[in-house]
Parts: sequence; structure tokens; C-alpha cells
Amino acid sequence: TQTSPAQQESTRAQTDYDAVIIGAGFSGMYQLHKLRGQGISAHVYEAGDDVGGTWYWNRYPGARCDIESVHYSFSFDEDLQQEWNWSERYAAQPELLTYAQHIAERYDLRRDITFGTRVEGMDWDEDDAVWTVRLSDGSEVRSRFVIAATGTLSKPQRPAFDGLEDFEGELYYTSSFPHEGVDLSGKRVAVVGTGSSGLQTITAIAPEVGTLTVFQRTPSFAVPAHNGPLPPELLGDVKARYDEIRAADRASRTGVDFEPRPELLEEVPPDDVRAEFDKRWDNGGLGFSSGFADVLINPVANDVAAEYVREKIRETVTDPEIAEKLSPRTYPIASKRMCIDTGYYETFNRDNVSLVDVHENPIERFTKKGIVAGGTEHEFDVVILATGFDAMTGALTSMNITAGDRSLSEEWVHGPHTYLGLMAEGFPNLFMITGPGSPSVLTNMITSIEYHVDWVSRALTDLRERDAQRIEPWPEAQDHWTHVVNDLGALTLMPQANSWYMGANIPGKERIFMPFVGGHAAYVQVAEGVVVAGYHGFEIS
Ligand code: N01
Repeated sequence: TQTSPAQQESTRAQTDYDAVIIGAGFSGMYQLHKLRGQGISAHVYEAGDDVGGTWYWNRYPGARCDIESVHYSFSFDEDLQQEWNWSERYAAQPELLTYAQHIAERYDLRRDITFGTRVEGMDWDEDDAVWTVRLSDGSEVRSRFVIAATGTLSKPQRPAFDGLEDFEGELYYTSSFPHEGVDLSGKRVAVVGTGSSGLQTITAIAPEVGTLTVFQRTPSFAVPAHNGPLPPELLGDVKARYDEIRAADRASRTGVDFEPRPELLEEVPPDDVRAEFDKRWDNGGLGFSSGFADVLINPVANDVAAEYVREKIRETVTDPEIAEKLSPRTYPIASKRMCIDTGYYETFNRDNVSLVDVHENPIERFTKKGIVAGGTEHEFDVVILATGFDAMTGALTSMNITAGDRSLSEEWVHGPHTYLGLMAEGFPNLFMITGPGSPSVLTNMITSIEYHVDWVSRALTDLRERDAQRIEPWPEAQDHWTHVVNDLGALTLMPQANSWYMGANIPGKERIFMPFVGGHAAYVQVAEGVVVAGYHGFEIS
């Protein structure tokens, strides 16, 4: 049998693979497919028992993407995008999981994925320029490169509530909801947390449960999805124009073309502003806040958008006291991820739904029977915790990544430092897909994933062509980029919220705005410029 150049290289360096990929979500799967096509040997380790990442784990009732399917889907294969038919405007979790499984089958990916195996640590061997990757089954593999396709919202945040273990009812996390589902009919149910996961769960289960008590610490801004079936003629039109649509997405700030207006909100007459928000509200989705660029920069413009949503809440929720409690007032709109809903506010008009304001009445402890908040014990059969994730860095810092005497989790104690959100100085040959310091969570993740996977894949081919074995950012390039990320973030209203973008939801985590706020298109210009300039800012040897 013939060995490929990649295999010969692997043998020389005594490695098992050229690249180990961590995670079989959309980024890990595309990364495997791409490297295979370039003759680079790669293997994926995945903690779950199947592909899908986010959409494998988050199976709570009502789980659905907040980006429209025709944008939240791969563009790298024209046949794939022509042949796949989305059934709804916003795909629900089961359809997204089916899509992920289709990707695995279509490109025959499973033969190079080990499931049910977590990467527990990895150590850089400077002499051989190889990573030793330690796996949860006790084995180790050696690989020249490691690509962390570990996701940005993949490490659940499980608050250590007093007495949690005493609770004798059923306890679930949205981030690891039972695959077989849960029968909630007629039960007394609590949901803790009112971010996207909480909102979707609350809206979906309210009609089914006996009573539903929502524990809200901070209200979210929610904009209607106006979800529904995707008519075949609309999908046909999208397919005919896919090149144009994808190009517009890539040229945008958010990885979805939300058609921003060229003027600032403050330059536009109030009636015209109102008409623009009406149009965006009626259209639905995250594009609501993308109309005017100053909404994220100017507190006055921001408050116009925020007040528009608060007015909608007051119009929808019949009890004015509940409406006020549901109205966010402590942070600028869009400085926390907005939620996309289907009847969330209406849910609070139901007789079986009540709201506990955890800000006024903090959760003191769990008991055998339920939750004590503000001195009152509330009894439940089921508690669902929708308490979020250690976002952007959690999956990476919990993996025990060491190089010599340096460990990534220690290096990032005061916030992540990366070059372009792709690599960290001191940790050669370790790439991150949509890492902190890249636009990632501020964009359509698929747009960002495709760009990063393509960037990394090209870099590995370029290294092979140069007969190089090692790539690492210069410390000064990383410092410079980290300043750019922080300074740009500080120019906006984003750092004013206690958001997971800031790490504020994790006790003790350094508060620092982690994603690059300059937008996808600007980021691509920089990252392409770096390559054109011979991988400027990277030491290659
Ligand atoms: O998590 P979150 P999520 N006591 O962090 C509360 C994406 N996503 O899983 O705001 C009481 O937003 C916490 O309160 P506070 C999307 O990007 C997308 O919902 O910190 N409450 C908050 O209300 C999203 O932004 C989709 O004061 C506590 C909630 O728990 C991201 O994932 C669907 C608490 C956590 O909200 C994360 O969303 C789902 C405590 N000790 C997720 N600790 C779609 O595509 C936390 N909370 C639609």
C-alpha cells in the first residue's frame, strides 16, 4: 500500500496523527472533512455519543436556533446546500441534530471520530514539536497539531446552590436535558434562569405543566422570531440566490446580512426610527437591533431601542407589575445576547405561570421539597436549571493544557490572551476554532466556523509546503491583538452588562469583554492580511 506524504511525515515525527480535533460539533466535523481533503491525517475525539455538539447536548423543550436556517447552515458544499431542505424558518434542535448527522454520513466522518471520549489534558513536547493528548479512557495519542473545536457555550455553569443535593424532586439542566425527554404534564415545575435557554423552555412547557414558577434574576430583551414553516417557493428562491446570500453574510458585521441602515439613529427623524423598528419587529429575529450602528455605542440611541421593546412588553403582559419586572432596565439592549421568542411574554398572562424576582428575593437554598427565596419556600416536583455556560474560555481552560511550565488556565486567569482568537503564545500548534478574541459569538457561528476552519486548514498546508513543523504567535502580536479586542469592546456599550461575554456570570472569573466586536468582515480583512504578509505575527519553524 502507498503512504501519503502526510502519513510519511507522521511516521517520521512518531505521531499518531497530523492533527487531533477536539469536538464533533459543526466546527470539528467541517475541520475533519477539510483536512482529509488536503491529505492531512486527522482524528476527532468527542465526549458525547454522537455528533452535533450544542445540538447534541441541549435537548430541552423548545430548543431552537436564533439564526435563520438558511444562514445557520454550511456553505462549503454547493450540492449540500442545494439538496438539504429546511422545514422551518428557525430550525428546532431535532432538525439541527439531524442535519449534523447528515453531515457525518454524507462525508463519511464517523470512521475518524472516537465518541464517548473526553480530552482530559495535553502536554506540549518542545523537543519533538508534538502534543501528547490524554484521553478519558486512559490512553494517549501524539499529534503534531491540535485543533480545539470545543465550542463557545459548551461548558455548563452549574451554580452551587445551598442544599441542592437535598432536593428530592427531579432536577434537570437545560444544557444536558435527558435525551428521552421528560413528562412534565400536570407537575409543579420551576425554571431558574431567563436567558435564551430559560425563555425557550418556559414558553414551551407552560401549556403542559401544572404550575410553572419562573425564577428571574435579570430580565432579558426578547424579540419575536415569527417562526413558521419555510415555504418551498421561498427556499427555492434562497437556493437560486445562495451565492449572493452567503457573500452578503460574509461581508457583514454579524455573519448574517441584517441590512443595516447607513445613518445613525440620532440622525434619523423619530417617526422614521419608529417605522424602522416596527419593520424589524414585524420581520422578527436578531436583526432588530442591527438597524442603526449607534445602538451599541450611544446610550441615547440604545435607550430608544430598549424603550421600544419595553413598550411591547407593557402592551403584551396584562399585569403591569409583572410587565415591569419583565422589563430590562439595568443594562443596554443588545449588550447581553438578545433572546428570540415565540410567545414568551404572553406566557405570563397564563393562570398557571408565576414569576419570582430573584434580584429582590434571592434564592437562599434548595430544600427537600423545593426552593427558598426571599424567606418563602416554594415546593416543586421538577426544577429545571437554565443557568448558562462558562462561555468562550470554559471548555479550553478546563482541559489541562500545558506547555513546559506554562498552563493555559493559569495564563488566562486574568482573561484570555490570543492572537486573532486562533492561537495563544506559549502553546504552539494549538488552534482554536472561534476562540476568544475572534468575532465568534457576536456572529452567526457557522459563518465564523467556516472562516476559521478554512484559515487553519490553509495554514497547515502552507506549513507543510514550507516543511515547517511549528507555528506560534509572537508575544507582541498577541499583546497588540488583545489590546485591540479590549479597546474596541470599550468603545461600545457591551461591557456595561453583567453578561457571559464579560465572564460576569461565573463567580471569580475576570471581567473582560472576550469577543472581537469589530465584526466578521473587518476581522476577515485583518486575518487575510496576516496571511498575505507571510503569517505576520506568527513564528514559523
Ligand atoms: O444562558 P444565559 P443560556 N441564580 O447565561 C441565570 C446561546 N443560546 O443558556 O442574567 C439565579 O444567557 C442568569 O441570570 P443573570 C445564546 O447565545 C442560544 O440561556 O446572570 N439565576 C440568566 O438569566 C445565549 O445567550 C439559543 O442575572 C441565575 C440565566 O441563568 C447563550 O447560549 C438558545 C444564577 C442564564 O442565562 C446562553 O444562553 C439557548 C443563579 N445563581 C442558548 N446563575 C438560541 O439559539 C445564572 N442565573 C435561541
